[in-house]
Amino acid sequence: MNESPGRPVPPLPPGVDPAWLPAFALRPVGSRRVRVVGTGPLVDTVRGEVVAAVREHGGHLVDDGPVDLDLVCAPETGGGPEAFTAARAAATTTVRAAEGAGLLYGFHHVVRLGEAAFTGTWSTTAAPRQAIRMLDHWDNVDVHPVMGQVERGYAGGSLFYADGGVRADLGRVAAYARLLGSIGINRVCLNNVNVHRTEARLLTDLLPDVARLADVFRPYGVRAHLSVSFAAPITVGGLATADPLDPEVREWWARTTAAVHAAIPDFGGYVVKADSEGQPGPFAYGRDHADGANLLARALKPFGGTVFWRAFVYNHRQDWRDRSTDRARAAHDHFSPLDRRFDDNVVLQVKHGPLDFQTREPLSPVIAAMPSTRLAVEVQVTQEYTGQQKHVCHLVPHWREVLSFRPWGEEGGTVADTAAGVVAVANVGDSPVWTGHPLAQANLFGFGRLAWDDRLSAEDVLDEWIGLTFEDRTVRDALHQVMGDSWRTYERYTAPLGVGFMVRPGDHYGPDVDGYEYSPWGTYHFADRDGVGVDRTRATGTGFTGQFPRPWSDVYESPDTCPDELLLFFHHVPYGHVLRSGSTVVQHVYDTHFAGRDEVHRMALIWATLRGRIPADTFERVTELLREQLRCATEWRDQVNTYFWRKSGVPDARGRTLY
Ligand code: GCV
Repeated sequence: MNESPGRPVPPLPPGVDPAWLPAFALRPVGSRRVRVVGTGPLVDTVRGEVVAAVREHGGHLVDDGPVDLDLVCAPETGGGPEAFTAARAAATTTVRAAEGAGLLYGFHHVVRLGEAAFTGTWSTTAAPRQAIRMLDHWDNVDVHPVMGQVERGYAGGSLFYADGGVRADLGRVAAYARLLGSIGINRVCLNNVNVHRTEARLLTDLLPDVARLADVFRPYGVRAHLSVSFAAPITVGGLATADPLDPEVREWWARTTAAVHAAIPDFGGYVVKADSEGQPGPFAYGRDHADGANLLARALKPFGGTVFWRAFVYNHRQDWRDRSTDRARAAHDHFSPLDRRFDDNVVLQVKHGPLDFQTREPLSPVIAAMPSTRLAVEVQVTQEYTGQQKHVCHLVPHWREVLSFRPWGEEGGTVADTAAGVVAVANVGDSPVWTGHPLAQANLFGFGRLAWDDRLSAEDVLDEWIGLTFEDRTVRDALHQVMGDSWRTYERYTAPLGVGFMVRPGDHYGPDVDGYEYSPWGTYHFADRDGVGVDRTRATGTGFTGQFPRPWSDVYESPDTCPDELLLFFHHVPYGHVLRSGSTVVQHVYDTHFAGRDEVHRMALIWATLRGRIPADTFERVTELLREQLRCATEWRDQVNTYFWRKSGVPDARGRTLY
């Protein structure tokens, strides 16, 4: 018997949206007789959920006695630490798990099922497909003059920091932790991978405040991590060097890490962006990235911590005249020779594509090249290149494609089978709806669900989110129509055929076809009067195709077998090149851009039918944002089409207006 009142559900500050845990979503549980058995912080969290739900909806938390129960959440022996069994038999639904985390996940499984959890006879045994299900926040303590407080953040300021430090009131962070726990996120990195001066101090004098944040996340099964600067021994430690082989540097990291663990006993570890876009790293000392990562891994090892070492290393000061350097090659060139060199508590964190979270990229070949290294696949929930939370762009189908891709062909496993974890750049801030765009909540929810089980269908995940978020069941079809295909719609009206980076330099919003063409960033499309695309073949190009195993190294090598959607990523082709679809490249550009923009128009019309069925503030906000999406899609259509018409001189076969 346990009569603890449970951990109170964190109240939402006035005006803050409940996201996918509104009161009505808890009604099926809260209107029933429920027993929660067991002790421990996460069991207390479950009990608190039940206490709040039954209070709201008229059910009962029944601690003991021979009462007919509708739902029992109880411990069992055996099963993984995050696994659960949920079942219904003899009119009682049960959730059983060996540990509190499993019980919490099983409880939320029942919440997601809603009334279906209390009908019929059924049974599910579930365990996460990925042990590491992590969100990286690119939050700064200080407000950056260009980036704002959250780098590439489109949802307001930081949830964690205000007035030069960790917020005094962490009530909203607790509500956020609850949301994350409900979708199975189990790790969070609290600061930007670009570590600036103030943020470097999170590791030292600001540590007591980081510990307060970790305390808030812990009862929801979420471990805290920090991004650290490789130069910290110098910048905050006062040493003369950060050389990973220097004994004093090693000693400094060991001492500093011990202090972190003393403050945060379950500290998850460090995230490191080194030798990348101006961040310091081991190259300055003639050392490689295994030397760098292992330095930190060894400091964390005694405490069970992990280093998340990012593979996003490339030359961002390239000369655009130099056709031999290919940014897409960089991560594989740097890291694949280091396979077998990393300690076992290093996780190499690899962006899903070889460039940078473009709407369409091939898989990063690093993911198939390092069988002896633990790899985490990094995706971007924050919509840096996918409409910046001004556009509806539902990314779950995209991530599902990434995770289910088979790098060794049909006979081999999927990316998800291979990965040691998945990491996403978070999309929340202090916006009242968390994500700026209300519908972008579905991306955060969907990331958590796919991290738990990549085999869930994108439609089902969207359906779960809709069912939890909107009380009116009749909105379902319309929302599927607005959101379901919106990633492909976005792809249609932006950069064509996988060529990427036709965005405005700096802020990365809206079209600027040549914006990066003569820049040092290594992201070129090479359009001229005859054709467009990057020759990355072995035969005549940069040789990038050779970084893939078979069959992909061959599939990508030939324009005849390369999938249309990646053609310009791998090949420079004439405008008249006939795609596998039968259309020419330039006609495809025209057709997709007209179609994509018109789809946005249709999305807005469908959304308009939801007036009165969606909460008024959400309805108005999304209506306004769809207006901006339509404006921006029109701009994309006209700039991209006009650009290719002017370059190629080929008119649109259907005679539509080009400028
Ligand atoms: C945090 C891209 C973004 C940068 C980001 C970087 C990264 O280049 O534009 O803002 O920096 O990716 O992932 O480290």
